[in-house]
Amino acid sequence: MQTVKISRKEIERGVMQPENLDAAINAVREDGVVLLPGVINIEHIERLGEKMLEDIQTVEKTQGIVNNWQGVRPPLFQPYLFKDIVFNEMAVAVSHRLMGDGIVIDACGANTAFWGDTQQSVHADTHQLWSTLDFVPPPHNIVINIALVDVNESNAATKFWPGTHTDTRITSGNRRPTEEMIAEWEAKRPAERMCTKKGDLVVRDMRVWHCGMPNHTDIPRPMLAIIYQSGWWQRSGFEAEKGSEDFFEHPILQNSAVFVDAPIDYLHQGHSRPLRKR
Ligand SMILES: O=C(O)CCC(=O)C(=O)O
Ligand SMILES: [Fe+2]
Repeated sequence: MQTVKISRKEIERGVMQPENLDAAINAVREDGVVLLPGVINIEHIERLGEKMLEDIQTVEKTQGIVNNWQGVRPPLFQPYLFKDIVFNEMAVAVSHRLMGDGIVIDACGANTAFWGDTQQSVHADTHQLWSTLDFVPPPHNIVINIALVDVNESNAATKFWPGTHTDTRITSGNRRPTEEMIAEWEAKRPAERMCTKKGDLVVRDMRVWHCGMPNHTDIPRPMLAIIYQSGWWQRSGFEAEKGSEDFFEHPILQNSAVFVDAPIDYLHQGHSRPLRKR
């Protein structure tokens, strides 16, 4: 995974040096993925991580696990809302450069790898929009993945195939590549794993093929999946608690949050789509 190191000064100012921004953009264009290490305050990750591990236990006890990959929703209310997580300025800058003006934060969910030895089927989270172009169009959906625990191959580091965001065979009707397609990519660009430390952030073009992996430890692995997308793309929306409206205001990103009465009913599995009709 290409890594772009950001200095303490850039993190404090919330502004990337032009050469680092270029390097991150080039990595996403080439591989569909870039790792920005240590750009989030670890105390924030630990506070949210502790809460989410508690919540995951509650959901597991009261509702059971329905799907090993779909996360237990994060608590979108204070004191768990952190700007350097939801609107990390490095992730915003990269997404803005790649997708242009009018981008929207359209999901603020999570993937939890609970435990066990199943592997998720290989898929892309979104399809190609223009499969007949002879160049690779920019992404229309980007996911910001932030794991709340250190992640390695034993606790479900996501597997991904770099470069597959350029493959035009993924259509809206079928986001799962065949075994032959996977073998073809494996021969030219073998899969890698998203191994990260607390405080790291991964920007991923959602056309990249990937899959959830087994978690061989007995500690679940919560990983935030925050989606930034083009303003013209269809919106799903996400629930946040009334009172947090100001937090979700951002000069570059619009939001599709649906603010619901406190206390928010969020202890559910599933991505962050609204539970009720708007
Ligand atoms: O949990 C993971 O590592 C990946 C899950 C995933 O890709 C998904 O549910 O779409
Ligand atoms: Fe996925």
